[in-house]
Amino acid sequence: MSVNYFLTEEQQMIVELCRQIAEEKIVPVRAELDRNEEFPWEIMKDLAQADLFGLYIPEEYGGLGGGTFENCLAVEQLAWGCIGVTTTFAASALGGYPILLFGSKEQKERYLPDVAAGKKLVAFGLTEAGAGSDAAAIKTTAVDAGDHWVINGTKQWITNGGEAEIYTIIAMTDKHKGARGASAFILEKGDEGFSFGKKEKKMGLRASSTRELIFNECRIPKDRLLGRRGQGFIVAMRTLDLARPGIGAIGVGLAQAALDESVKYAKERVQFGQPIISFQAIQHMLADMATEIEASRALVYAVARTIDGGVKNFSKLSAMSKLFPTDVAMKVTTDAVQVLGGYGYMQEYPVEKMMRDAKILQIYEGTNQIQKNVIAQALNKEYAAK
Ligand code: COS
Repeated sequence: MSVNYFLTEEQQMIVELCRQIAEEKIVPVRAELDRNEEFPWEIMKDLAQADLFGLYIPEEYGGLGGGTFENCLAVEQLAWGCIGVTTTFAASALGGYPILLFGSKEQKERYLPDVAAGKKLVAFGLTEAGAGSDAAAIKTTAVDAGDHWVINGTKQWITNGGEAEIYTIIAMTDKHKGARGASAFILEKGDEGFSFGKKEKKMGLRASSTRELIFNECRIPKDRLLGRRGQGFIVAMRTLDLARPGIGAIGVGLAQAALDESVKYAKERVQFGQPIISFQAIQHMLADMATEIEASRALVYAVARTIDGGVKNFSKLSAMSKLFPTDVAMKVTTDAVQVLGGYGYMQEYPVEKMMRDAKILQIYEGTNQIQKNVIAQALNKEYAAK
């Protein structure tokens, strides 16, 4: 029996729909997508047809008006199928959040309906070669040239790079001001001076596309500034705060898939004359996996609901909801390979891919070490205030 999270009828429908897509559309092709490093356009079309790209977008802009919780429910189920595919979907929300959070009415009206309809994918561009964890160290510049902006620089490891039509990026408008000198912009594929680097080759997450964004004297209209000049670092941080529970949910879905494979195998595999699930060494591994997954799910759901409840400062909770489930996903997928033994290491079984894929969860959208920094910094502030 599972924990009862008292989902509404609508939320239950999201879970069932995404599970069905995972089982019918994702699982049958995931090994091939991984092998060929193929972008999952067909599945993106299925998700668009199911209106899932509009899950987090308000109804007035063509979305379903859901919150962080609905988004987490969806990506958890999709991730049960493949986190490469799910990252493609989730990165579009990551790229869309800055517009949702900081866009003017005109910008929202211009971009969000196409995003909600799944006609256009979005990508978020913060990271650079010299600015990963140290996000304020970005070197890309945006110069006010009177009636337009001129952008120069290179963004690195951008999910959906080259595939997306819309890009929300962070660039320095006032370098000497540090983090307060960054601003956010909306870029469109086809903007003059905007091109893409080659597709990166990755350990896992190979269905997801990762490229550089290259800005060479890139000219964009004045109205592409997102939020106020100097607000870019806050745009990035608030975007990440909102997106991180979704990464935790992806961890939950992936870990659940690895547990399901482990139990199934342990019941079938006979050694020493009995199914290996009868051995305590295996039982205890499975018990730990199941318990840690349930704890992760409970944390993600509770944080997502807290965010949707309207709290203001949720950086700490958001970091926790990314940190714990993604560490669990790494451990559970590694243990799944162990339960399956030699077969687990072979490509005929899905757990080797799951283990390769899991590693990125501890790295992207802020390494898990950065999540601990965010949590510790919040604790420091909270206790100082008491
Ligand atoms: N929400 C709102 N404001 C925030 C914020 C948040 N979550 N986090 C920081 N800020 C504000 C701070 O209050 C500070 O404002 P003031 O200048 O007015 O004091 C400003 O932003 C700078 O904050 P801070 O000094 O803490 O910035 P740091 O350079 O030390 O960096 C970390 C903070 C490490 C948390 C940040 O760089 C980070 O999140 N790095 C990881 C980036 C990441 O996740 N990359 C993944 C790739 S993008 S998918």
